[in-house]
Amino acid sequence: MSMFCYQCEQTAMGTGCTRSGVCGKDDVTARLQDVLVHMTKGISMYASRARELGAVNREVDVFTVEALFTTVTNVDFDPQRVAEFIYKADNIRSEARGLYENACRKAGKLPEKLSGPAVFEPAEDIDSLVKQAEDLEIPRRKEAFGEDITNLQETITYGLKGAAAYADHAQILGKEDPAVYAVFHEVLDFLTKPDPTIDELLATALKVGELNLKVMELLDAANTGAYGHPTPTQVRVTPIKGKAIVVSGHDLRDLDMLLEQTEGKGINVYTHGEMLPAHGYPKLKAHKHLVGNYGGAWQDQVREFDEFPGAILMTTNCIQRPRESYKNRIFTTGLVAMPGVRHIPWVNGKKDFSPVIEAALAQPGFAQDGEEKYITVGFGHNALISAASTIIEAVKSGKIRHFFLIGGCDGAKPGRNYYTEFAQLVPEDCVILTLACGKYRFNKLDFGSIDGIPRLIDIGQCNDAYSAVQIALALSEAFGVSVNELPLSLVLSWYEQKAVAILLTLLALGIKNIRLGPSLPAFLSPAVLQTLVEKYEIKPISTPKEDLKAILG
Ligand code: SF4
Ligand code: SF3
Repeated sequence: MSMFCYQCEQTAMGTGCTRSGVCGKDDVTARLQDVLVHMTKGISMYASRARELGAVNREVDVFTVEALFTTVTNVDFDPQRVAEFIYKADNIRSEARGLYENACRKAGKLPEKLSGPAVFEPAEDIDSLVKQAEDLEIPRRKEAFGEDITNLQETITYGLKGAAAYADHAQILGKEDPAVYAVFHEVLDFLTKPDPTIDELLATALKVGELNLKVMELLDAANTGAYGHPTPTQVRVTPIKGKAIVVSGHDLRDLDMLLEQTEGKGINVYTHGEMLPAHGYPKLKAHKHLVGNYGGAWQDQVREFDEFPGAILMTTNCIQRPRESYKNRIFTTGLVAMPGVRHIPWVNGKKDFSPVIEAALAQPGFAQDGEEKYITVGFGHNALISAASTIIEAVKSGKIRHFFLIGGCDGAKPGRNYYTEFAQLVPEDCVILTLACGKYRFNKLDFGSIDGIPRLIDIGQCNDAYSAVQIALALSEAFGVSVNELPLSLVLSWYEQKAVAILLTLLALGIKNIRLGPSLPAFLSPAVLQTLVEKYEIKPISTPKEDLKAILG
């Protein structure tokens, strides 16, 4: 047997990656990730029971979230590092078990005798771990438990992975909620139950959506608490002469630490990919050497990093296997890992970015300024809700007919041109809201404005879907109608598991009529898709023209 992974949109043939991943994940790493996810379930079997008896352990909670985040697409390509996580998971599981057994003793109860992931013994070397992973493979589970059950269990797992990524960012900035960790454990424990019903699985998928909303709220509080509320900000998208570091991913704290450590060093710092919205945060943009944004979406990085004359720091997904030409000047940090790429670890609550700085100083930097060009970012919920009266007036007077949230991830598939074409075809009396990295396909085009309100409004990173929800709720209150009755349509592109978490959140909020593309998830069985279509009227994208006609009439 070979690996099987179908957790992201670019999965091979739209069914599953076998042999190796389209993302570049190798067979060994894929199987080790299966073992790691299995181990997290074992940890949560104990942790969820301990919690029912009032016993919690933060180390267990944080590790569970980190382990899930590690297995998100384009985060960890290093089998050695995943194996280290597996052995750490073994220790953490012992801790969780001790916590549970102690709590039982205190409560005068006999501990339950748990099986499956609670007692799974990880083998001592990578080859044997890979062998062990065979029993956990999705095709095998489908044979044993049926397609629908396995697919729904995986949908839930992917939603949890996405929520874990956001929970980890929030935790790094000091925002945590024991009730959030409790749901992670409860859901992971649920995934070990034999014979779940389809209804139970669907209800749990929505529970993950609710969990993710809470997590995104925490992260919003973490980001705005640490760096202030984003305000509309012009961002230069062309280079400035001089030494350079480009920072990619979603982790604002990493960017903040790097900005502090590069202060006065004569290095310009650029954002890349999902780091672009960082320019809107008052405390981050206060650093004058945060000079602009470099490059396009993540899938263009190999060519663009190759051409970048400085050092590169990857704080989260999406990293691609680097070319040899820039392997010595690209660095990973946090949970990102790539064999042969230098990693900047946490040491005593700090990260030392000196190797990144040295690599940047050793590179030529940009020889000259590029032609000046700017885009605007920074329309978080605070900024938009303060402008609500102007926006509401423009809607009431008929100047704004409709809002389109074109949100989600980007990817390499040609079908993703849909989103650019859609944005270009949106009539002039309509406003486009953007979120996440899918916007890179069209965010440098000039969309103009309506009575001073820009026609393209960037709300932020994928986790700023929280801001989008807040804005939609504020509009629904102002107009006295439900969100589904607002002149607002969601046209979403998905790629990895954070998008799955957000989609589940939108469904849990009862949002209907979402258009989803570029293709539907391979892990949704026809029967489940049918339910989603009937209950939530989810629609696959067709052509921009047809979809716009169907929405606007
Ligand atoms: Fe394939 Fe996506 Fe899994 Fe990578 S993450 S192996 S591309 S399905
Ligand atoms: Fe993009 Fe990877 Fe999803 Fe935060 S950076 S959205 S794909």
